[in-house]
Amino acid sequence: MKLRYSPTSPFVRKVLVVAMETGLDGRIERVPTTVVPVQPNEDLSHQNPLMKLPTLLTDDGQVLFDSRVICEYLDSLHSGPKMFPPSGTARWTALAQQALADGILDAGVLNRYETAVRPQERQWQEWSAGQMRKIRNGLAALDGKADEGALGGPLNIGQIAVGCALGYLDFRYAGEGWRERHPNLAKWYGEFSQRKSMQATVPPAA
Ligand SMILES: N[C@@H](CCC(=O)N[C@@H](CS)C(=O)NCC(=O)O)C(=O)O
Repeated sequence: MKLRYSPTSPFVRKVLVVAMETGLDGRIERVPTTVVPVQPNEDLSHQNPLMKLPTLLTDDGQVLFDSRVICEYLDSLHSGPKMFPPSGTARWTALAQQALADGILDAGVLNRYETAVRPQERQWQEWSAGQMRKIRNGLAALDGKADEGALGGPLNIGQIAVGCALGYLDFRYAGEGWRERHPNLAKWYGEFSQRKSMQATVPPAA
């Protein structure tokens, strides 16, 4: 399999963490790829018309995206403990946690494009503030889940997505100080981030 990838993408990180946790990492060739929303990547567009990362090329010629589809595909390839619980409350809880974490990431990535890619004179403060509100609301919700113990139990895609979202905030929003406001989440992440898969996928310093 070939993974169109960037070491700084938190969505790619989700895929890599799932691959490592399920023993599939050695079967994935990483193809470094650059994406910027205002510069079309023609090469990638032949595989993924959205020109986004991650994009996976399977051994049988399929092209899969986005990160949720790729993670679930990888989970279908191994016989160990599943990252996507097969059914029932455990499944919907994990998927909902993934959706919340991915939503925080979407807001974080979009706001980053607004503040770091868009020319300063065209930046829209209110829009940026709206994305930051989603991030902060999302973190508050996750802090409650951590407090209830809902981020515990066997490793699953919800926990992995939350871990990657928090890692992204540390990477791109280091000044946000989320730990002070969300001590339950900070405690949970303090342990989760020690996993070998998380340590091996820390984004490189900017
Ligand atoms: N929902 C997608 C989001 C992927 C995404 O936004 N990736 C960013 C990189 S972190 C990207 O490719 N951005 C390029 C663009 O938006 O044109 C997923 O889960 O894979």
